Amino acid sequence: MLALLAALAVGHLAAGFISVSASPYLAVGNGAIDLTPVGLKDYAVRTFGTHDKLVLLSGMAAVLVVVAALAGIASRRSPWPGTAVIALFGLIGVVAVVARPDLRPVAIVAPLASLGAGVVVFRLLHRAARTWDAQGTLRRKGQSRRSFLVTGAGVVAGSLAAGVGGQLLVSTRDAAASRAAVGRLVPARTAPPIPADADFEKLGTPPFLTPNSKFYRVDTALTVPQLRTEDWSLRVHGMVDREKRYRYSDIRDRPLVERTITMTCVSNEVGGAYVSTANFVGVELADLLEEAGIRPGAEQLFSSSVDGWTSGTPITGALDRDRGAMLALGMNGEPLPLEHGFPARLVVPGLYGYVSATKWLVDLEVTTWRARQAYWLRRGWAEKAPIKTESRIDTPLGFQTVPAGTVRVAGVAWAQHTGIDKVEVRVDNGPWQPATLSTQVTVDTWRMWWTQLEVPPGLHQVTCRATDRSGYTQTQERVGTVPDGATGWHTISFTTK
Ligand SMILES: Nc1nc2c(c(=O)[nH]1)N[C@H]1C(S)=C(S)[C@@H](COP(=O)(O)O)O[C@H]1N2
Ligand SMILES: [Mo]
Repeated sequence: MLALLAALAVGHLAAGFISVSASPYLAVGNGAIDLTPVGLKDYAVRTFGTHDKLVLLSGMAAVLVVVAALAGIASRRSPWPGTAVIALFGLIGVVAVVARPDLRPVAIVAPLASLGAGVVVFRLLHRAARTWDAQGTLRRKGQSRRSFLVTGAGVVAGSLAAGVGGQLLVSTRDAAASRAAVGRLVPARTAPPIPADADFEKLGTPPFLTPNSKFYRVDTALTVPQLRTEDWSLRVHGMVDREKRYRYSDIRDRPLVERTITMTCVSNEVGGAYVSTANFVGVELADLLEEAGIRPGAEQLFSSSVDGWTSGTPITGALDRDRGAMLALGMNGEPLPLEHGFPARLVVPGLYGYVSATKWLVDLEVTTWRARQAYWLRRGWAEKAPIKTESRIDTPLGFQTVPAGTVRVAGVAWAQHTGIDKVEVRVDNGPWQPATLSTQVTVDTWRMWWTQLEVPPGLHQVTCRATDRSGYTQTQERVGTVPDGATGWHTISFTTK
């Protein structure tokens, strides 16, 4: 176990000189995420939410500790079982780093250093332990025991120093300073101000704009990609007349637009929290695509993140000025937070995030559906994924106890790019009753609702359903999130006393 600790720490230190994602432990974790079957990943996102990554890292640690302990026991006589196990771990690290799309070839140094350190430290400790075991007399035994403990303590101290050193190096290389240097992104065209009655926060709905710290986060990145504006560029290529490359200043010096948009994740369960609203600042995606000149026959805008994640958006949706797809640099008055795609991401109103909202964006390829398949498409999710009309109850909370009599029910509904027309609520199996809607900000944003109902004492259920501007009322039929988004009515149970 000590040899393993040393291996991971040395790997992290070496990664400090290269890139945090070359750290073998993190590279293996990232590889595991990409290889996880879709059902298991969906389960993890649903069960652990934003903690899914912490759960993965802890699970890996538990497996490593158990296997290392067993290998140690198996090495009582001969050093070879332990050597083999630590070398095998090392090789897994090498493979994981080599497979990362965002690393230069030099990155292999980190897992190799890790492998070497693991084997050398294990042999060293093994020899010390064997001497302790083999010494005959009591006095000599005490001496060799002490020498083993000293070696062990040295390994722990050295590992801690290497690990902390690696972490310090990693943080000097991060993008936070670059983000701080961006300053204010002032839009030439601001979004219409949000009216005071756009939400009913005092009555139990979420605030209309989601603060950046509360904005839902969904991605496959175990460590947040560190991309500095000075190193960033965006390539536009494929079925275009002129290939283009933009630097950060090329984008930020253009007249910026601001747009209020509600984003939703396809993994959002009925009643779930993967939906948030922000003021995004950036440029019209259609401007960039038209500058490159889209060739006839183009179907898909295939976008790539610096970490190799990809997404496919219908080219018609990306070009449609009425839809207003953006290359966004800012969010709620700040440059994009690192977790939300700094320095630049896509945002396309009305489409689930996995087919539209590439964070840490570096490449746009105009292509066909046949030629390129994006990350989630290859894992069983749908090619086209417009956001489904949905509604959610936020007040009362599930299983809450409230005073009997007049009960206030409040929540949110969304049908991006179509608009919400009506929300209805019913208690138990009573008649549907219309709720009061907040002022509509745009058809691309959510709408809050609330109502009051007379409820006698007891255990009750309340259900909501929305109707959008196309006349469609949410179906009662419950389907899961795979392959193109959940449906069904949100129902919660509560008690009145
Ligand atoms: N690079 C990258 N971009 C990504 C993803 C990802 O895994 N990697 N996930 C997408 C998904 S599934 C969603 S729902 C949105 C979420 O954006 P947010 O985390 O800013 O809310 O980002 C999209 N962009
Ligand atoms: Mo998503």
